[in-house]
Amino acid sequence: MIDLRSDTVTRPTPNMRAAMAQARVGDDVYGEDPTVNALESRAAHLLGKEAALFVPTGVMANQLCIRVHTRPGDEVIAEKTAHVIRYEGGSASALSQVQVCCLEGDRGLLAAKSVVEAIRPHDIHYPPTTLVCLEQTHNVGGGAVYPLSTMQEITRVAGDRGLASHLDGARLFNAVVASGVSAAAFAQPFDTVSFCLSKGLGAPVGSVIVSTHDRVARLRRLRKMFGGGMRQAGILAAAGLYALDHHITRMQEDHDNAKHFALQLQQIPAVYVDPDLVETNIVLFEVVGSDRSTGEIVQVLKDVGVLLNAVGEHRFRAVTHLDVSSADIEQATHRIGKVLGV
Ligand code: TLP
Repeated sequence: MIDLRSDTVTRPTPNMRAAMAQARVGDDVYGEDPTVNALESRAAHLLGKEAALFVPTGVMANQLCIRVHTRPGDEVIAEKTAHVIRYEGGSASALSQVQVCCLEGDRGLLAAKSVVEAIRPHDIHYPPTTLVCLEQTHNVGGGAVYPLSTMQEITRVAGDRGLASHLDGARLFNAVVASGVSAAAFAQPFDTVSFCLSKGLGAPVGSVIVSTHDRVARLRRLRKMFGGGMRQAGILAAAGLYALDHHITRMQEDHDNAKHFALQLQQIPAVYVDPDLVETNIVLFEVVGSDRSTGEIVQVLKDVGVLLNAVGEHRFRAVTHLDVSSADIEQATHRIGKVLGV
C-alpha cells in the first residue's frame, strides 16, 4: 500500500525505536523526565526562544496558545482554511470562548493589509481583537511557504496594535528546508510557535511550543488543565530528539518526490495540477470530467493500493513523507493513470 494521505502516517524507523527504548525517563509532571527536558531545551535553542513545552498533539499546541493569548469574548484573526479553524473541532470557541475572524488568503497566505483591516477599533460594540494566527507551511494552501518578510510584516502591524501572534508551524521544518531560512528566523517575530514532531519529522507522537519562560510556565499550567500532562513521556521525547537530529535535511527527498509526483500527474489527461505550486511535500490536484465522485475515486485507488485524501468536490491531496520512496511515486502515478483511463 502506498499511503499518501498524510505525513502523519509515518511509523518510527528501527533506529528511532532503539532511541525510544533506551530513553532515560522520569515523571514529567514533576519536571523530572530528563529526555523531555532535553527535547524542550533543544527545541527552545533551535527556534531561538527562551523555553519550550512538549505536548501530545498539534491541536493541543495550537489551542493552548490561543488560550494563553486571549480572554473569553476576544476575537482571533486567521485565514479561513487555517487548521485552527477548519480541523480542530471548533475548539477555539469551545475551550477558549473566542470568536474567529476568517480572512481570505492566497493559497492560505494572508497579506498584512487584510490583517490590519480586520483589527477592530476600540469600541464597546466590537470584540477586542487580541491574536493573529498564521500557519507554516499552509496545509490547505498545498504546503505553501510563507515568505519570512510577509510574516514579519503581519506580526509587526499586529504587534503595533497590541495583538499577540501565534505560528502554527506544524510543518515549519518543511518550510526551513524549502526556503533555506532558519527555524529561529521564522520563529523570531512570533510570541508563540508550535511545531509537530509527528508529521514530516517522522516521530510517532508529539508537538512542541516555544516562547518566553513566563509564557511557557503559564502554558505548562494550561497543559495540565487540558489533560496533557504526561508522565514517563521521555520515551516519546526521545523519538522527537532523534527526528531533530536525523530527519530534517532528508525532507528535501519528500519535496523532490512531491514535485516529481506532480510532474508525472500532469501527463495524465484527466488530471489538472500545477507543479510550479508544489513547494514542499503536499500536492493538490483535480480530476476533471470523471463520472465518479472523489469518494469513489479514492475507493478505486485504494483497491489498487494507493491511499489519498479527497479534499473538495474534485480535489485530492497527496502528501509525501519518510515512508514513501521515489519508486513508490512512480508506482502510484502509474496506478492512478490506469484508474483514470490512460
Ligand atoms: N493535519 C492533519 C489533519 O488534521 C488535517 C493532516 O493530515 O494534515 N496544524 C496543521 C497545519 C496540521 O496540518 C495539523 C494536522 C495539525 C496542526 C494538528 O496536528 P495533530 O494531528 O498532531 O493534532
